[in-house]
Amino acid sequence: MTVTLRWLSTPPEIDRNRLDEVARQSGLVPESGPGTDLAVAVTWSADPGLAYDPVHRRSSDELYMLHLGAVPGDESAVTVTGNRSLRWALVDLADRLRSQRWVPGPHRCGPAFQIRGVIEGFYGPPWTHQARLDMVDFTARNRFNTILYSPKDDPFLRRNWRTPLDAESRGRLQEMIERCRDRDIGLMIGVSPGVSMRYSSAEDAALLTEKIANLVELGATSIALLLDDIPDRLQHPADIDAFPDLATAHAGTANRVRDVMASEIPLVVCPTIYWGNGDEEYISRLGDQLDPRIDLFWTGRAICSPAITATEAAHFARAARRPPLYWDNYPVNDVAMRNEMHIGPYQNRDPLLDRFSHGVMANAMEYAEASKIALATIADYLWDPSAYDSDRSWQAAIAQVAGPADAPAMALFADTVRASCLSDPEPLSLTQALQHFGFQLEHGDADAAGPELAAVAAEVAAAADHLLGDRLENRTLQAELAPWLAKFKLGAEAIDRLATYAASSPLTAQGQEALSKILSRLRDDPHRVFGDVLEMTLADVIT
Ligand code: LTM
Repeated sequence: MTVTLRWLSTPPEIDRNRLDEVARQSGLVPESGPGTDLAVAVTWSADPGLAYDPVHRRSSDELYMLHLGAVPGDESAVTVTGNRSLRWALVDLADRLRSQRWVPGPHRCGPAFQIRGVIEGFYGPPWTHQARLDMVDFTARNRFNTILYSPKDDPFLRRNWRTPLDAESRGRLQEMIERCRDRDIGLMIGVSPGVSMRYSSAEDAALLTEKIANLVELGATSIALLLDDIPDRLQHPADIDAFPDLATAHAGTANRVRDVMASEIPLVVCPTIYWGNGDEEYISRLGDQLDPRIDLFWTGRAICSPAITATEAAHFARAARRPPLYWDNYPVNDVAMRNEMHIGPYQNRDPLLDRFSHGVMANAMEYAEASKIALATIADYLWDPSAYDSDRSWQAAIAQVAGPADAPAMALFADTVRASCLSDPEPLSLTQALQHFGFQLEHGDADAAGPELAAVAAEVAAAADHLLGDRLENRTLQAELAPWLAKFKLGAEAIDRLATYAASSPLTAQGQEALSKILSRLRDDPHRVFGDVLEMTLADVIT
């Protein structure tokens, strides 16, 4: 969609070139050309009433007013209170145009969740520098407001946390910080000293505060002290002598960091017990002793939580003395989840969670481009959880990331790679097709069963060929999905074989052999595609 944008008036507070630039970054193109006409008057307001969110009882620089004209070409007015509210207002206009949800009249707008973030915090090869910069653009385009930089395999942040960053790492971070600043995104940087830190050592304490001071000086807008995935008991003899327990050592370390850091830089701690009921002894003791200005990360009832409820958040808040800041382990697919591809929509998060938590930050996959599909749905939920429609958001996310021309094939593929902590693995459309095949053979029109299933196989094969072909718009996405796409293509072959051989009863020796062969090829490939339904159906037919 092209938008021909006309500024009817612009405020003196915003440089006109900058306004054009933000419009471009937001998906609006302020240049003449064919397309939808949009006429906008922008006003900058100092009214504290506009910057106050009465539902969440907080002031925010993310709120704005839209007065939409009868049609996009008529005069519309945008009233903003700052740079971020301006950016979100322009993204909002672009989205309303794209999704044809143009409702004339006044709209008071702003996000439900205060912190809306993306985490690079997985085990495995960290993102490339370019992927990181692209991710900053993506987060701004989708109204996230924070990125946490904390790949587990960045040596300077975890294994060798005592060593200062080398020139190359500093240079890359610097560039990312500048990109975040330009896109009005906060950059949180995580330090994970817990693998080796002696909490009672003055030397280690000084090294940690120095490391953090350097990151703040570089431009980090907030800091995370990450104490996850370390032993849940004190290890060093000096620490065992100095502290009654791990929580006391952690609270002391975090409070000291809080005290020396500039007060405008927020600090978040990821506790060692970061999932569960929320009232674990470690959490209560940590919450009792931790400076109230420090936020706590929490992943929910499990490391990768199938659901998150407001009741659980309230339970955590009572014990920890502060609402949780969710570190949501979706769409991450590291460690035991390596063979899953998490491009399904965000699901099973309470629509009232914004009232009981400080925010949600989503831990992404090592596949940055593919992560964007799930992340775009997460962004929709975080902006307005009560209106969130996972299916609608998912279709829009697929179109955004894959491009509209490739979206139908990508949607068919995405249906077959649902397996994750959030979703049942079975593909909806193929499961229905296989059930119908079985029904036709047993109780319906047996002659039609084979041709009908062959048509499904042809549809899957066409989607696979399209997605594996060289005309795909998003080639980075294609490269990341390649092993799963190869299995998708193999599946098309398997469905076709089923259609050919399983329709004849009893199964011929040739059919038995063909189906056995394709089943073992499917089983040999560990990538999770088609849930269990395809292999189970093949196994059923063969035995
Ligand atoms: O979840 C947390 C707080 N820490 C780690 C993550 O770094 C990792 O990516 C996820 C998923 O495996 N699990 C963790 O425990």
